[in-house]
Amino acid sequence: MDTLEPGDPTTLAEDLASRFAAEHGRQATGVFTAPGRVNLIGEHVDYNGGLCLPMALPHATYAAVAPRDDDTVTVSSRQEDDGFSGRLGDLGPDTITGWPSYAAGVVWAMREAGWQLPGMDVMIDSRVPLGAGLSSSAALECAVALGAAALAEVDLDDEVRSGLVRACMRAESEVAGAPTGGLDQTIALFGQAEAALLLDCRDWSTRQVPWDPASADLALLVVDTRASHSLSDGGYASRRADCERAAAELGVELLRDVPAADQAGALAGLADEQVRRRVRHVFTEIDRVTEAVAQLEAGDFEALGRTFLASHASLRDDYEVSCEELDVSVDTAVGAGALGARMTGGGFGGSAIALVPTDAVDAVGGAVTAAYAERGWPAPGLLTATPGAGARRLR
Ligand code: GAF
Repeated sequence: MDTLEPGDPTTLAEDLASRFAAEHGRQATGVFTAPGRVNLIGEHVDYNGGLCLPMALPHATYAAVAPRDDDTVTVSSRQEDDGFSGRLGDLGPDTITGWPSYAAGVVWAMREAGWQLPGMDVMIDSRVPLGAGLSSSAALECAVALGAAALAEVDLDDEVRSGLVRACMRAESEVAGAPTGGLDQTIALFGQAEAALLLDCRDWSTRQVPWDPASADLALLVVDTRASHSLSDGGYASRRADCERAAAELGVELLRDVPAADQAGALAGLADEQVRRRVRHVFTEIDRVTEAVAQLEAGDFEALGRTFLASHASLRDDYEVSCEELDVSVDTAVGAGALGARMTGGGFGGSAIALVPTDAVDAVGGAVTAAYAERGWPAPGLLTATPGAGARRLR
């Protein structure tokens, strides 16, 4: 039922290396990869210092990279007609536009952070569905970051990876104009196969949490609504601004810093009704992540399904980042046998996830596809998500 196969990483890397050699007339130094993700739960809380539980997908982005003799940076992609070429010293928020912001922008941000980088040629291939809310942007940034780090001959320990997370966030925020919160880059650079990553965005500590729904005859179905999804068109930034305003009003740096015992009073004290609902989502969503981890560790997938649904309702009603396609996907999936479902990622389109008995995956996918057809919407993309590996060098 997968509409986009992740492909075999070794084969994809070899193919990209051959194309790089044909295009540039020399061998790539290496091919690097970083995965897309689904966030199981913990949405719109990363920039509030909250908890998230993402999982890396086997669908990944690949970057073939080689240094140049001059100070030029070029990027090209097998998925895009246009590319980018510019001099290292000219890279910056005002000089890179479009998709190359996420690639050349990272080279700029790494240099800003003190990395000594040469001019370079970068060629991209991606199996992460674009614009589907599965973090194709962070996968691109992180694959390029690993390639650039290799050209600087720096080994990748956890501290270096954390620095790369920050550089990728800076590229996304300052060059691409999407002030995102770090969830996507962290799972791309720290994810591991067979596990979800419990990420504490206050101190950026991480813990691997086993994620094996197949052991309970369950699968995670991803429904790509194909509804337009952009994190740089204002909706995302305005939610973030509401949270920052509320934190200032409450006298804390991050909404996570409001102790549980003070949260009811804090909510009651917020003057603006919309801001109050945004903050209620943040408080309750962080609690749901803790609950979800306990449910997972107890193997209680029925309870986890209910937690998914509560998360979706909160994102729909309090945070207002869902859309009709996401709501129909969630409701239809549950009506057709899913234990629970929710939007994943930034919202405003993108994808939903559903926890589905393995033998009902086709029926649930079929029901969602039929619901879309009834409304005259283009068919959704469907894939069953298994945990993939984190970012790494392939050759
Ligand atoms: C997007 C952002 F990139 C993340 O930082 C996060 O805020 C997410 O939306 C919502 O949880 O993926």
